[in-house]
Amino acid sequence: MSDCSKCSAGCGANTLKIEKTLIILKPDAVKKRVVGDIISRFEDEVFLIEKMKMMAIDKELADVHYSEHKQKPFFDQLINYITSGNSVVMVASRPDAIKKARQMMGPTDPTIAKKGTIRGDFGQDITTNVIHGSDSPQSAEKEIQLFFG
Ligand code: FUP
Repeated sequence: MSDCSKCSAGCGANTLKIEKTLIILKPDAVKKRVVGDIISRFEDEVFLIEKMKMMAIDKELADVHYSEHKQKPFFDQLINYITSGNSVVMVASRPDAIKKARQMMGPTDPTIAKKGTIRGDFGQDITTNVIHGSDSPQSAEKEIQLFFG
């Protein structure tokens, strides 16, 4: 008997283990008025929005969140962009949440992302790319702690 037969949610992940991921709808998502559309996409894929807040990410928080990119040539541009307006930050959960969210987001660079993915539909360029989603269970735990304590 597959795990799916024990659950009526219909996400197809075939595991009952719920995973959490941190999602950031970045300032361009807010400015383009696509926050509602993106949240609906997650709910349609059986994500539960567990926590959500709108906030202006400040430089100090952005520096910590993107610390792995500190030495990269795009770092300053990335920090300027993520601090340029309000973002919507949320914890969303479902089985296999991290992998599923990143599939829905599409690749980092919206210019190569397929239509139907969030970045493919709403992103502009590799910096202005609408959305962040945790890339591993370890990052998810760290990022949820950073943004929600
Ligand atoms: P992702 O996990 O898809 O968000 O991508 P990365 O962790 O590799 O990059 C984090 C952020 O850095 C991206 F969302 C956008 C930015 N970035 C650039 O601005 N230029 C690049 O060449 C690569 C990433």
